[in-house]
Amino acid sequence: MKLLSLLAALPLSVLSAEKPNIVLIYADDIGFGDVSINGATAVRTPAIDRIAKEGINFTAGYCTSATCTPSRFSMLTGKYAFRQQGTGILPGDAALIIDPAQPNLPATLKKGGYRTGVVGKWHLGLGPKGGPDWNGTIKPSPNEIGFDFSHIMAATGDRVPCVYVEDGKVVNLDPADPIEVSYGKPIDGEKTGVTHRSELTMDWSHGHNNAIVNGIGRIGHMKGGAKALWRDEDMADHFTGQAVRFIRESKEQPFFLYFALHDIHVPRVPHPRFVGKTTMGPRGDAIVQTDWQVGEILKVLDELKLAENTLILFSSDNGPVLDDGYKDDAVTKLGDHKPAGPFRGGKYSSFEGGTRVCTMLRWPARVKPGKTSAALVSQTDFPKTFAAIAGVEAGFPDSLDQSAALLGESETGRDHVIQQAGRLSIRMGDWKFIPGGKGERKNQKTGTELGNEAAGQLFDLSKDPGETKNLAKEHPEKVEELKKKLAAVR
Ligand code: NG6
Ligand code: CA
Repeated sequence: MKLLSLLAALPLSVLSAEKPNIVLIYADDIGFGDVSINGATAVRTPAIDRIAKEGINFTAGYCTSATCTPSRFSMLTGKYAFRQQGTGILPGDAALIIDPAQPNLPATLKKGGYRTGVVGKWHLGLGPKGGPDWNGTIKPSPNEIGFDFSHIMAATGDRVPCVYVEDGKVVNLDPADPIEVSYGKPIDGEKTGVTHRSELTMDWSHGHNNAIVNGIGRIGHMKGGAKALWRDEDMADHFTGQAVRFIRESKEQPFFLYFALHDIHVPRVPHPRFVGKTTMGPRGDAIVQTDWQVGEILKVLDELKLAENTLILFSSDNGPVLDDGYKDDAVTKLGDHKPAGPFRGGKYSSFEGGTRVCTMLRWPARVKPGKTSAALVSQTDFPKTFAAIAGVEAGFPDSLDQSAALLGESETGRDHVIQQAGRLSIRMGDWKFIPGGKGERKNQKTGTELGNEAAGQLFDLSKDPGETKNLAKEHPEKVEELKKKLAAVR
């Protein structure tokens, strides 16, 4: 008995003699309901499901924002994006928004002896004020904020420049064909999605009609860099190859891999071997491709006998969207599929669908398999929690050590989560409050219900997860309580 209580008092770091590897697979725009373990039947996701089955499936896991840049910012810095100006969706030529001097997750783990790597979608800006030098050395890049290795795209698949950047250099750049990027005026002589619309291989529905790269209209203009341009069809293979390479090269020491998938963001152009794998068109096929990528990571961990002491976490940066700017049949071929599962809204939305996302974690050495957890967990807590697991002292403005909840030892988790969309909402216990104010009810372009009403809305998620019944008038005292908490956090 005495020994047991002594053990319980020991910090986690002492108990896990060997620091676990940490692999964070971060999908883009995948909804809670887009995976089979959360109810999808029109698409199967055996690899993602395997993480949940051999670990924990969280039903109340939240990203901090209903769009990409702020979610990633909070997840890597442990600081709410709303506390810092300029953390909204960034153009592809934005400067790095994480100050190398501020505490962050990769630098913290590096300090703890980890080899750290990021592969995939970055979208947190690159270079100094004024933006990156595409034809020289791009600095600061992820390598200046604690990543030993980076192989990324600057922003998104639909934003120029459509090139990969490794450790601060554009991959395969021919100096005789320099890159020029403009998020303002078109570049002279360059074809655009407006002037040459009939040449496009995938038509746009809104925006996405500037530069044409690989037959697809993009946001922003670019010229040059022909040899460095990516082929969308090969992107999943490309990034997966780099992620696997990082794991193989890091196997002798604890490592942290942040594998930020491009899928299933637009443009959805899966490799031909995945085309037609679902009845849902490119969006469904991109989910199959996502699952394949996750499977490749599980496979290499098995092969290198690293699975046992690797903490692997799968999640997403925001909720689902169907038409995000290209005519890719996501709406017409949806059928009965429910991308956000039982939740209302999606990407851009204050409703649960905006920020309640797939969250599954496996760590065989430490976590009992086969659990479903309703604990409130937020990606904002990853820095402090992973630091605690790695045994590194670190402080972050908004990040809490939630290792008990994330490792399945407690069903409680946070007492509240903040959800950033058009405005800041709060969930506390089972209650959810979306403040009233000016704003769009529905995103006219994507069709998403945003939940941004003139009047405040209060929902009881235990009885009404779909947020259909506004209880604000019936429970003014709850509204006050949540308002107060939100103001205090703010
Ligand atoms: C929007 C884009 C959308 C997507 C989003 C960012 C238009 C009309 N829409 O501005 O397609 O790129 O930005 O998505 O340009 S995120 O997942 O990176 O936040
Ligand atoms: Ca996203």
